[in-house]
Amino acid sequence: MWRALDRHRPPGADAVADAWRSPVRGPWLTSVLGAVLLVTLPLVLVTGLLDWIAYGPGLDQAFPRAVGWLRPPVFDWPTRPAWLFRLTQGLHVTLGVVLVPVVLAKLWSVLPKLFAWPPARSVAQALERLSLLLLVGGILFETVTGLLNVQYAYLFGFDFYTAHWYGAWVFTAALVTHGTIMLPRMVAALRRPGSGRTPVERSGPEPADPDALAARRPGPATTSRRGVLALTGGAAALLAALTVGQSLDGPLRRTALLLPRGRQPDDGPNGFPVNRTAAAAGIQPEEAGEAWRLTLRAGGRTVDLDRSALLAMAQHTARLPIACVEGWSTSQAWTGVRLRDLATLVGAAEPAVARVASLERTGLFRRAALNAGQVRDPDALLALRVNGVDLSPDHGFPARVIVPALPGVHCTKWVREITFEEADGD
Ligand SMILES: Nc1nc2c(c(=O)[nH]1)N[C@H]1C(S)=C(S)[C@@H](COP(=O)(O)O)O[C@H]1N2
Ligand SMILES: [Mo]
Repeated sequence: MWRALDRHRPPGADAVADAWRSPVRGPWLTSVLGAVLLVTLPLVLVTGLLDWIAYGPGLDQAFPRAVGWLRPPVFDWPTRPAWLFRLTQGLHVTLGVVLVPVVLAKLWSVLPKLFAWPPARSVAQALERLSLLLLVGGILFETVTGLLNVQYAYLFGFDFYTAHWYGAWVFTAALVTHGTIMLPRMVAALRRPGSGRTPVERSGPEPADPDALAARRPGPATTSRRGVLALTGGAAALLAALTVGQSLDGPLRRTALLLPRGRQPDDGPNGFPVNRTAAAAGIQPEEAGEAWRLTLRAGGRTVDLDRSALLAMAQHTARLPIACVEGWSTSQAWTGVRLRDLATLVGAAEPAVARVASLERTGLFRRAALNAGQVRDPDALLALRVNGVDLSPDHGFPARVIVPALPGVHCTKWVREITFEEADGD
């Protein structure tokens, strides 16, 4: 069958193969780009998985919720170090953006293979090429859905989390397969000395290779291999420069030009990014004003407190980050009542779970659950103030949750009610 494929070359197959003439293409360039991706892509995958765990699958609030047999080992997300989630989500999103040019350059370096005839010469090769299809499709799919999510552009008709999650597994399987098959060839190509140091005029083609990466009929070089790497690295550095500002506090935040929500609204004490404003969340000024009461519940008991009663309790200040899984993060000084003090007040000295509800009635953000470590941490707060002033309406006035290393999405704003559950037998 493979021979038959060879004999029945579609018309023009040779012309197409010869149309790729850059002498820069070859095992060396492909291997350098491959090596960079082999080190960095697993980081994106692992941090993505950690973000899912941080969301709290144990409390049934990680998306997608039901993952069947693909459920990885899950642990209770810790509160220390306080910057843990800031680091994992920041690496996931920033690397995902910054690697785009490297992925494109890698695809460019192997582009002629897409048109190679016959498509495969053996069953093993057919399988290898199928895994390649999943690899390329997987990375493009993950990158595009991830970038659209950061921009809140849900142009696709499916659930982002579900698609991004299963896409990641397809991609992981393909990456492991491809990496295992290609590793020896990559190492061999990288060991061959010198290819990267050649100036343009001497950037001749590499010798013909079994993978047919080098052009069959190379044209004259217009750039060196070093030039291609510099262009790719430069593009990646530019994307990094336009992205990292969203994770930095201070004037450099203004450099985060690519990001829609990483920006700083003003220079005041409440001048740090707002994910969703009070108006957008449908919070009525009356319900968040004088009439507001916090309801605490535990084991059938209820305690209602107004804001002055909360302010009369022991106040604690902690400098903690808000880190949104869509990329941005910021560290601020929050002041309020310890969650564990509120639990004690309602008679749940050893809470195992806290369920927090917002004044917001609809949407994903209206409630969140915290694990035992998150409720009991001495820096876990129901914050009333930030940077020495009352919270602004957009940052969750009258009160919001802030807990070390907790994903931003669970730092519920405009809190209305907290229910503490004690572990059975506690
Ligand atoms: N009630 C409510 N709480 C919320 C949100 C929301 O939309 N509604 N957004 C969440 C998300 S996704 C993030 S990242 C943080 C952002 O907090 P900030 O807007 O004060 O910076 O608040 C979280 N708490
Ligand atoms: Mo968020």
